Amino acid sequence: MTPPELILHGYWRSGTSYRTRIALELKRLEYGQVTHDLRTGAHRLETYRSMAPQGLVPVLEEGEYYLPQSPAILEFLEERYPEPPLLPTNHYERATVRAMCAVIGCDIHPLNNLRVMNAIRDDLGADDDAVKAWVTKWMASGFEALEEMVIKHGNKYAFGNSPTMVECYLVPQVYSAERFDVDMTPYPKLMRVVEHARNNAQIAAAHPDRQPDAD
Ligand SMILES: N[C@@H](CCC(=O)N[C@@H](CS)C(=O)NCC(=O)O)C(=O)O
Repeated sequence: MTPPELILHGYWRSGTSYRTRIALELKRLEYGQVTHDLRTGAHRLETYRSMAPQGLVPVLEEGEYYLPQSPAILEFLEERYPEPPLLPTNHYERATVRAMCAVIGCDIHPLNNLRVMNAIRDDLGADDDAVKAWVTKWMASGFEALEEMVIKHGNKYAFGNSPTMVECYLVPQVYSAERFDVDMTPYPKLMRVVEHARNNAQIAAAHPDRQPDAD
């Protein structure tokens, strides 16, 4: 039986939507996209919240099934569409890839997303410089750890010689760092694998500028 069509509810510039697109592209899956403009608050509308109670993008729709949270979406795609794999077969290696993903998914991105930046601006009175310092602090601390992990486990890609889930997290996080003018020169090995990943045709196809809803 043909599986139902996959639809990604996201936003071109959202890092977590970009993350999910990379996985979909690397797995050569066909998918449609529905955009929810974060700038106009479309993700906070009741209609969107019925799919994603937190009002955050992305959501993956498959038939009657709606799945929020990009880490869960990536794991779902890996189980449902195992080829090509984005996790190694060895248990230790799988766990290491997940640990590298978590540096970004748990310890960088959640501190820097739109609602957190709005809260430190609106609730704590931070100005633009303070917001930039906040963003830079958490990105730098995560990238420092990742640089070491890439030195230990990386080769052409962040882990080994083929793309894994780490690319799904890392490429969008570096895109975001560059938008915030974060200095990436202290992470040469990390940037080398990112440059290599950016030249991968599937990863390139997931770039925000290449999406139908891009400005
Ligand atoms: N842990 C969630 C985080 C999702 C998330 O923070 N999405 C951002 C865009 S990258 C968002 O919807 N932000 C809207 C807001 O903060 O108001 C995931 O990985 O899916």
